[in-house]
Amino acid sequence: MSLIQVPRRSLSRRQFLQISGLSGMGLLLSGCGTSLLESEVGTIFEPLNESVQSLLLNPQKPIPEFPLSAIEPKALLINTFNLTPEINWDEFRLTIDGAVNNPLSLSMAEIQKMPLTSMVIRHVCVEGWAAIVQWGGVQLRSLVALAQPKADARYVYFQSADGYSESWDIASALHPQTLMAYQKNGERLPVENGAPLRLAAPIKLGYKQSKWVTKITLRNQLLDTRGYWEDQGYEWFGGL
Ligand SMILES: Nc1nc2c(c(=O)[nH]1)N[C@H]1C(S)=C(S)[C@@H](COP(=O)(O)O)O[C@H]1N2
Ligand SMILES: [Mo]
Repeated sequence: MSLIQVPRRSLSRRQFLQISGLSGMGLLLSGCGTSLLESEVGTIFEPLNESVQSLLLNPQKPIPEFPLSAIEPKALLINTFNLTPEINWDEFRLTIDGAVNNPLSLSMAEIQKMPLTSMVIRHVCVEGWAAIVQWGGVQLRSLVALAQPKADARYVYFQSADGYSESWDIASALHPQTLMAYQKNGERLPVENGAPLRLAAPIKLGYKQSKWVTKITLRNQLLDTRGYWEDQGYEWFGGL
């Protein structure tokens, strides 16, 4: 437990604008901060409210978090429906492709060089249990920004090494507390919980939070396949 002193850090607005290639627009927005211009910009952005660019520029409101003292170290039950894949951290690569201008393949070393975000949130499984957990990892929005999403990207698909799959709406994927986590309760993410990389977010039910994610694909529409449980009748949005 003593290892959990992870500072909460995330990309500054400026860093985001730099990596997402939107710095020109950032200068425009921050350089002329009169209320008149802001309201004009607001109007221009209004019809595109769900667009990737708008979501990257205007992070959604964070969900309140719990103090470290609220963590329930034994409450997170392992819920795995297939064989647990053993992935070598040094050989692992995360692919980001689809509706992006800059497809990526990143090693864990590269991912861990990006700013670390830590959060203490409640994980809720539809099977009737919940657990307060600390997750540490990289914001999915910073990975998506690096891949330079195309303007028409609206959904994000996650492929896992155990054959599990998921799809999310772009707004939820770009929420500031949607992480690709590689730490749990202050320790390196255990293999049963999805190492090296899993989804973690306070805005979606447990089954949306894919473990052992190897590939993230942006799409402009949903496919017939929406996810492991969704294809068996579970609700797709899975919001909390
Ligand atoms: N790849 C993969 N991800 C998965 C699952 C799975 O079986 N495979 N189970 C889901 C369900 S239903 C839940 S509640 C959480 C459980 O996470 P945990 O095993 O780390 O507690 O993982 C989700 N992500
Ligand atoms: Mo679950």
